[in-house]
Amino acid sequence: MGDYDVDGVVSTTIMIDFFNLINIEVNFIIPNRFKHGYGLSVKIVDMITSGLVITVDNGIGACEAVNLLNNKNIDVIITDHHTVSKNIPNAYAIINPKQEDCKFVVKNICGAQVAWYLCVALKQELQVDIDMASFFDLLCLAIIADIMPITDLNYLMVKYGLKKIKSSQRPAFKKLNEKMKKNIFISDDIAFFIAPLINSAGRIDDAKLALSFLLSKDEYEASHNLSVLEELNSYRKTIQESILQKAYIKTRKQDKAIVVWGEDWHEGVIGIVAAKLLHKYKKPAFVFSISNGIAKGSARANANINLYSIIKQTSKLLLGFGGHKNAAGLSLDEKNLEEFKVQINAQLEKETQLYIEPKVLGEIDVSCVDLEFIEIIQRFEPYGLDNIKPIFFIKKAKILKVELFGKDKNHLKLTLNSNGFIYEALKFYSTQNIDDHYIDLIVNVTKNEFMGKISIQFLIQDIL
Ligand SMILES: [Mn+2]
Repeated sequence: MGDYDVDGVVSTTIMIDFFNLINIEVNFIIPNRFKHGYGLSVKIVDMITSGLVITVDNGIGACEAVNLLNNKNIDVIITDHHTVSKNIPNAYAIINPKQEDCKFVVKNICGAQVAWYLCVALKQELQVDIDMASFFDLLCLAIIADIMPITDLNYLMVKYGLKKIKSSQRPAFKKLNEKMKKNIFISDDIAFFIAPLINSAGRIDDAKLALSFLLSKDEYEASHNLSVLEELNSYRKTIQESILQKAYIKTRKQDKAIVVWGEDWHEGVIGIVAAKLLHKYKKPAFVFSISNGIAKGSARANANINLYSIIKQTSKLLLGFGGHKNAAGLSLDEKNLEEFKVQINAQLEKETQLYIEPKVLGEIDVSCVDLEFIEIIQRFEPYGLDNIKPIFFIKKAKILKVELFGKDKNHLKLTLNSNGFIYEALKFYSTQNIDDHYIDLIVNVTKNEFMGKISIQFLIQDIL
């Protein structure tokens, strides 16, 4: 029993694949966000009549559902990586590295990794010959999509996984290779291309579609499944943009946290909208969709505050909540929204730092950037949380030209002059108005490969 995001779908894929390999019959359930809501809920329990239930990437808070399954004489094994609260389900077994008495040294692993380790243990116990490294292509998607720190174990798994994607025998990855034409995969390719594609199924329709893609038996099937995902993803972008615009209007800039809501805002995209608001306004963001008097919300933060505990403080107002330090989900009665907003802001009142600015390495001399410099930066891939790709200041660059480019004219291109050196800097998905003569930027540098031609690219992370 999985979840509808990349981590949950990958976890489910790994379990199905593994159990098929050892010839044990397995059925799966991935909840539909709109029909069942999140996790092992009472509605999901109604669908289960016999067997053994194994949860992946969820279940650590499912006390009621586990009791109901126990009443039906169905054992439950919970594998999860979400924060463990005081009450834990009365399950046959619980595997979660965040349990206090769990001796596993790496605490920040994703649900798919927990599931994979269970399979590793089963492999050992059953003494079967299965190449567990063959799952690294899948694992690497989940680790990046679930924003795990790219250090220690995760760093190695992602590093190996990115290579594995390139040589993967899974029809789904073969199709992605064909589509993306990359010589080497980097974590950004997962974060900005593959993960959104896989996520779009659960956000817009049903995560089963993403599971079908990953489990595709041949390239014909993979090709069909991929085109379904592409369509869903493009629809996702459209509704996301429209809700984002509505959320901007409702944002009160003086507040410590952004708390916004709207009637029937598409539930599948409120998490991304919260993330966009967080980065734009540099403070924690809560976005709710109201339907039939119930507000379902998604929260994102990037600060030394713990969302999970902040939300917990308001638990009297809530119908339910769960999540992590920097990402959480919650629900409440519509009539409690105003009070929730007041309480969240009151809690953050004394907080001086609501956002951790990324660490800039220093000012860069743009005329000195060459392919060798970029190769040095590439050597420390994969980048991600806690192993951030180096970013640099460009100060007082003279603006020669401002243009919008792309099919929808939604990317920004600046032609700049720094001490006589003329170059371009790009900002994707930005139509920001710029009418200054000089500009300060934060950029990273990458190599652009287009039709076999390699050039250096300055990508704008922030306009100061
Ligand atoms: Mn997860």
